[in-house]
Amino acid sequence: FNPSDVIQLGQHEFFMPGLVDTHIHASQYSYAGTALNMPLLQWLNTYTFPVESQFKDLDFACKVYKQVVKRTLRNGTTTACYFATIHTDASLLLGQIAHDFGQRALVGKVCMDINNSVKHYKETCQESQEETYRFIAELLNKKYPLVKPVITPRFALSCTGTLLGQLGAIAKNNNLHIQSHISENPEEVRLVKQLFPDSETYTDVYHKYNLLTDKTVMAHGCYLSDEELALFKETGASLSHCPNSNISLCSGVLNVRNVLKHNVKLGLGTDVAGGYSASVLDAVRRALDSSKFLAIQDPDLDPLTFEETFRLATLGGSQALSLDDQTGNFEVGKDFDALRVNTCVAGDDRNIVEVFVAGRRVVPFTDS
Ligand code: XAN
Repeated sequence: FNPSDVIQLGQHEFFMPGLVDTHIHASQYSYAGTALNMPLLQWLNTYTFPVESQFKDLDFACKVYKQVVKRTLRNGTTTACYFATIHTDASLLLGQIAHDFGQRALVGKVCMDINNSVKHYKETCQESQEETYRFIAELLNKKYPLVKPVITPRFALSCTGTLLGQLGAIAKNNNLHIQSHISENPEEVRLVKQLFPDSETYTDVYHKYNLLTDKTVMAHGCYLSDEELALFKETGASLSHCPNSNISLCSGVLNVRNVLKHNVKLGLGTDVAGGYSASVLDAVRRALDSSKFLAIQDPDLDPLTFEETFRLATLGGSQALSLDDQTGNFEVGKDFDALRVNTCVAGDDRNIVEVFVAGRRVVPFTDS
């Protein structure tokens, strides 16, 4: 090195691996921190679907997507796994914005051919399949080095079996990532059993349609049985633990110890806007709180340690997204995704002085 190129860390400063958000709805950022007064299914019908339907408007989408990418980067999210909406062009725009700001991202155009409450916010099965093909082709064609498409059936209640099967086939034939939701809320689990009577469990529904692979991440999983967790392990599918959302929507509490005991890959998700914070540091805190809450109820349960939770927020997340060959820690050969932290101030994003993704400084933002 030329000595003038060497920058010394200041006192009270250190580098840590970048944070990985394994589950965030970019399209819900506009109402984060509001509208948490009802359980999941009513919340989707009342707030979420009406807002998401507005992303047909590309100006609105551009404004919200720029805000969420900038906010998450400032909070140290070097890798984000995003849900967009059903709109292909707006979803492509999210990919472009993540690329422009230098964030590593998986971007999913949401697929849903059932919506009995907000009827204009859904696709036909054929539209969903065709638009998914278009989304993948156009995003891959951009050749963004850090942004990839992810197949995104919203969840079993929003998709017919036919659509789930088509999406499983597209993912398999193109070796793509997959994301969805599973076993978040008791009412949801009950309705899935009703809608898919041929499947023994919620996990079996996704498995039947080839949606559980070693590139799959499923959000929540609060009510998965040991047998279902064993199927996650067998297929290599992972879970995204979203403690803020689990509490905010009164959905449930994930027993992380049990997930880890089953050797299922696990990362943390902010799940904006079911979760009210776009910060993975907040997810770390809520994960610790949730685990201590379970330990209060069952003294035989060991609460998570800080070290374990830090790992979930970094390496665990990269493993959950099958990106651990590129990011997650400072192992030689991986990209330099890092936060320069100064411990002198705050206890929030103000501690994050600089953010690097793949060796490029992306925070503070430059004007260009
Ligand atoms: N299931 C969901 N859960 C959640 O927390 N947010 C969502 O947008 C959603 N859709 C289905």
